[in-house]
Amino acid sequence: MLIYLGMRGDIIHPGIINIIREGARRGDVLVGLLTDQAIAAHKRLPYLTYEQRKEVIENIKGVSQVVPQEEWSYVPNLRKYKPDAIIHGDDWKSGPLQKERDDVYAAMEELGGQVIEIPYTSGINSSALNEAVRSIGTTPDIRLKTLRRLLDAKPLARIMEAHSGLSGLIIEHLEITKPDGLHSFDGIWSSSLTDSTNKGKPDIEAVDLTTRLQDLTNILECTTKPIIFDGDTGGKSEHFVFTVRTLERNGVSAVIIEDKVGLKKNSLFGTEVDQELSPITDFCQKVSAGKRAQVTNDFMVIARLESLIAGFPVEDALERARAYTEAGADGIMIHSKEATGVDIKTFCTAFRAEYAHVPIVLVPTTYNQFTEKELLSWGANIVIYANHLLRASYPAMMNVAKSILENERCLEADSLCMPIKQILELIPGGK
Ligand code: SPV
Ligand code: MG
Repeated sequence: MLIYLGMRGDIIHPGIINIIREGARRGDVLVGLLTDQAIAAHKRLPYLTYEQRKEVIENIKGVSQVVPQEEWSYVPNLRKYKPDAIIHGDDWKSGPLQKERDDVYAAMEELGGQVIEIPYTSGINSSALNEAVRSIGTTPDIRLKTLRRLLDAKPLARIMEAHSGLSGLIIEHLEITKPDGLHSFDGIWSSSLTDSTNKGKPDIEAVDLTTRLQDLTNILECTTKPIIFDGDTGGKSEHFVFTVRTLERNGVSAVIIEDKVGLKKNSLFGTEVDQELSPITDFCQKVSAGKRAQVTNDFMVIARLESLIAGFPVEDALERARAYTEAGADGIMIHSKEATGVDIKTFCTAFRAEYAHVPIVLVPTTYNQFTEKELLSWGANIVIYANHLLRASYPAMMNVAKSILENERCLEADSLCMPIKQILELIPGGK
């Protein structure tokens, strides 16, 4: 008798061992191990890679074979392997897995098999276990690899700007439940605009790498998610190679450099300011130098196209995108301040037709009416919300400061602030 058991296999606890034992008593246990792709569509990427999880599960007593389960739903594998039974903990009778359960019952009836439900092992708090896995933290090596893992596992990675440990914590921990599963941010954008603004400086590469890394260290210390670093123009090639090494050593997954020369100004000024583009060959040389400098295979150098920002047509951006890709760029970021999104959509469609797999990064600050699903349908793989947490904090601080000035006391400001008790308890370990 063949018994199917679908699982994630990231945390092994006595409840799982019990189900395997119950399965093995009845027959051969075929484990359908959920792939990163299957999990990432609904939950956070597991701590261990598929291969690591497979190695663990294969070595558990009672497991006969491990096969990939490539969908969140058990049904495609039930159809494929036609087991005599599927075994599952009875905790899926209520909660988010109810629909999966209904589908499994229907499929097994059709296949003439059985559904075996094993009483949930009490005393095991899986959310506490999940929390514990998070508190393990990460290493630079693991964090660095996570962006490529995410790009393999998810059609669109959702990246949010952080400029401090505190904003990093929001990105690390915020989760909301929607009908299609848990939603959270996949990674962190280290923005030159918000890093500079937060220091009271303009976004003109005046904040040097060493200073930006000091702030990034605060984010690294309290988060585990992958980081994409805004490398501005990358400076001179001879300097950029050191930037790549430094970022890589710190566990940053990718650097994005833009093809501008001269005094860099923020792209969202568009043609209000001088935005001079780099000669194509010079920028290709910088991208290649960066790629040669990296030590791991995992670090990514992403080329950012400023053609549309500087007032050039989509065709110019495409010509550059081709050249930068051939020079070794691991992805392309196309930027625009045009609110219609037409230029971006045109670029994405044309580039995707030529390069099926080169990741496209979008920063929809001005064309913000488009949802992630729409950006994905244009061909985007990474969406960056580049400045929102800093922009949100400034008006909040301003209102409180004004209230205190107006009232000459802080009573009225209190309702605009988080309660003292909450801030004391926000970061565990303070007591
Ligand atoms: C940044 O966040 O610093 C960026 C994106 O480079 S933008 O500000 O839109 O140019
Ligand atoms: Mg920037």
